[in-house]
Amino acid sequence: MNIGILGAGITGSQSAVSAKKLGYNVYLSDTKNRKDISKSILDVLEKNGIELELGKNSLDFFADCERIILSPGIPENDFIKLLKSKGKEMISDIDFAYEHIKNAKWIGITGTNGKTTTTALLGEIFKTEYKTFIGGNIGESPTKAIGENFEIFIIEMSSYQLDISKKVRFDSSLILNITEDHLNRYNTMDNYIHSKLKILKLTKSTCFINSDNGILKTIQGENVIKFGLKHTEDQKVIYNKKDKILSINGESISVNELTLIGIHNIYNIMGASFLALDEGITNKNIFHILRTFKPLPHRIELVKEVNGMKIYNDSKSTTPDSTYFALKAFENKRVFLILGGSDEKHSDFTILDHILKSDNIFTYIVGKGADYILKQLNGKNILGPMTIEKSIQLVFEKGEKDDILLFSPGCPSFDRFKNYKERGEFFKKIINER
Ligand code: UMA
Repeated sequence: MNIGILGAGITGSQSAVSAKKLGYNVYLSDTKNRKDISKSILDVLEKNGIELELGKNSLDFFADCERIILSPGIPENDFIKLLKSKGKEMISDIDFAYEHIKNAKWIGITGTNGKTTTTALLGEIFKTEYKTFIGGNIGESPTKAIGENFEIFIIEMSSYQLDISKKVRFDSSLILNITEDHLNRYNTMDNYIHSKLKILKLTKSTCFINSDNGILKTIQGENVIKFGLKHTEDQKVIYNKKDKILSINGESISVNELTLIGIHNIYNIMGASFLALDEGITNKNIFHILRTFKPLPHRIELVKEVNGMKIYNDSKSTTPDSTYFALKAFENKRVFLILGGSDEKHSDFTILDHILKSDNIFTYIVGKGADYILKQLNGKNILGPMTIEKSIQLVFEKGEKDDILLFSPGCPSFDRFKNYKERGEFFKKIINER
């Protein structure tokens, strides 16, 4: 049997190796030239005898493949339309894994922000009781787990992966929030919302939805359970904002005991707790992970304390909305915010206008998109354009004990870096050298 694969990244390479082990003849194509593909990936593909087409994607190469696994980063371009018009079936790596893995439960998590943290958190919770695979957008294709007897799959679903998935059925799922993002791929917010909501169709049982989110509050559905800080349809998980206490299945935990900080993380924890309780995970195991979970790097990550000023790396913030929630995590503190990066997402920064006018927030605008951002903000404590290096220097001149330095760009990193991770490492290096 033949199978085609488009893309030689994580998705394509992991799917190719697994398909080969299953006995498929695998044809993998990538527009990148050999020299631009990571050496470790090329080695794996060649060692496993995968047929390769590099430097282009052609119809001829896929002549004998009826089905093609499509990498999520590839948009619906002319070539994909051509393949479809020739009757080729395009599937996601997640669909392929789902078809080849029997007797496991699947849980899907989506949202604009917080889905990686929630996936990692829920994965750790499930690991206390089940053989658990954590994958999807967080970094590993579930195809890697074919033949490995995992009992549960916790999958972070990006809108790109939802777009191309048709077969997978989640036992339960979660939508954390929907805010403006990826408009460069979707053109309109409606298209993006439509992609995110597709998870409802792919869910067999319950989809938990955060109804405090402006877009999600109007969503109805038979299999939907809504939760939020003010009102929750299922009383198993409740948050008492006044006392800052979370109650899970009748047992309480104070926010001071949680390793994840900020109100956005309360939503992430509530969502994860609903999913865990739904599968019968015990309170003891949920609470243990909530008290010990190590926050992921680049997400409001404490880098260092210098003369009492705490410095946080939030390089994962690629939308203004994400920066907004990072700022909310430091309410009542004096915050020096470093904001900016590439402007390719055409994001709306006016949503930050009000909070940045606060007397105790000082903002430094950096990156290629600085002018684009500056045009949308008019607070008196906003400076820029400047480099990241310069902004750090200025903050160190002003910062005092109990202040916060927050690097939360609110933009993609591609103006200067390969990805948000490289940007975060760059920031941490400068800080650690001071
Ligand atoms: N390509 C073609 N033809 C084209 C266009 C592209 O051959 O017409 C090739 C590219 O040269 C590239 C490959 O296709 O080599 C595309 O790969 P990819 O972008 O899908 O990358 P992967 O390495 O497979 O990583 C993907 C996700 N990337 C994207 O969705 C952009 C990873 O999410 C994910 O971790 C991984 O699959 C495993 O599931 C990253 C991401 O940035 C973290 N996601 C976006 C986000 O979080 O905002 C959605």
